[in-house]
Amino acid sequence: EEKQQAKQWFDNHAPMLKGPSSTFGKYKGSNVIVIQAEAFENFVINQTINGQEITPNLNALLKDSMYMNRFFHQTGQGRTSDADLAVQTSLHPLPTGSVFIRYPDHTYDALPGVLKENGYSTGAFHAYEGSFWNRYVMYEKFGYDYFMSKKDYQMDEPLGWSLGDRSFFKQSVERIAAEQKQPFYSFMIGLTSHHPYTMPDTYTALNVAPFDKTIFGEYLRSIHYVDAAVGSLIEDLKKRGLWDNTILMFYGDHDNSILEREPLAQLLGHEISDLDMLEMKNQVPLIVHLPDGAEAGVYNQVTGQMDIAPTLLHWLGIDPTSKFYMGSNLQAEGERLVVLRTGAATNGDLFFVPSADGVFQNGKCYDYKTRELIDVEPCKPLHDEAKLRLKLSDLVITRNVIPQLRPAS
Ligand code: GP9
Repeated sequence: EEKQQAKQWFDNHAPMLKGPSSTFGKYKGSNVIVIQAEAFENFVINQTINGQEITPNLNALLKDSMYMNRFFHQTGQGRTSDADLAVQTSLHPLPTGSVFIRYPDHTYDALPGVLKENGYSTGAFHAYEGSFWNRYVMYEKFGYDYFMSKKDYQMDEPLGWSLGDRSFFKQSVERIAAEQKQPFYSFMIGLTSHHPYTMPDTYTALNVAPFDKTIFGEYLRSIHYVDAAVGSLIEDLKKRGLWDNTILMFYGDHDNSILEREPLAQLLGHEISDLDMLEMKNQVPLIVHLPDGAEAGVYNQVTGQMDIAPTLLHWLGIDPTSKFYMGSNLQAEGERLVVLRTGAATNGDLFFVPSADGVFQNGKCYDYKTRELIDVEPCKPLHDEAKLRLKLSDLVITRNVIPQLRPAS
């Protein structure tokens, strides 16, 4: 019965996987590079410190890119692997543990596999141990042709946990150019901006006074370094003639685990309310550069990591409506709902935040236009739909439902 409920839900949801018909297939055959940046929160974009931009390269990229500035990460305990799951499969991570470790043998409509079926060569890139988060196993299941992990990189820029992102991008693009036939789908996971963010002075010159030698200051410096690395990557793609036929996506995987409000208040110049803090910890940037720089602008609709897969397929002219995706096209018409793993949910007008005890009446409901806390009752539909989606997503993953529901071809 639950499986039928799931089938019904996906059938009803299918129209939300579509974007404007004018853009269906507009970028058919384009290469795709998706960059997942470690702990990259949204507040750093277009932000300055001591008169210096924290992310000058990304800010410049925004001029001919789509910038989703109310974009939420949808991760749980599986952190980086959860962001990867949400993006590649458009399903929710589980309430406990990582799907990568718990259910790597189950079936998913994963982006690399779908693109491979449609003539793409596919590669995953991450300069860390290939076994971490069980990536070796999961990436084979997802349909990557190959996975370039730590052992495949020259450690010529040792930094933080492993190789610095600048060299990581450089070596990854070298491999793509040498081996990946076009069109390609390349998924790159950066690592330099990983906790505890310590950055040697030789790698970045951002003046972060008065936050020097604090974790917040080091975080800003590591973000500044990652921004420069992305700038070099873009230059490299341009030099190699790949920029004009590649869709580039950049997003943050999850929050930075820094929970103090004071440094943020000091940097941003205003008090940090509970709702502000909720946003800081749950919003990451999504920047999309389309090959012709079209659709550029700042998008205020609420969106999330699970929206990436259906959107990409739509642009590439691959019908996403038969896929078991819970996200929505970034530009879908119709009412959107972004559901977080905590059970929090927003449709752009209201923002529901559950209480620790899970009792609806003890949760918080914000009017997301006025940012005022209001009576909880208007948030009941958001709470109910969030609960349903999380239950169905868990069912699809843990009971391997996709092959059972897919009509035989
Ligand atoms: C290491 C990296 C760790 O491969 O994915 O990131 P985390 O999950 O700890 O954020």
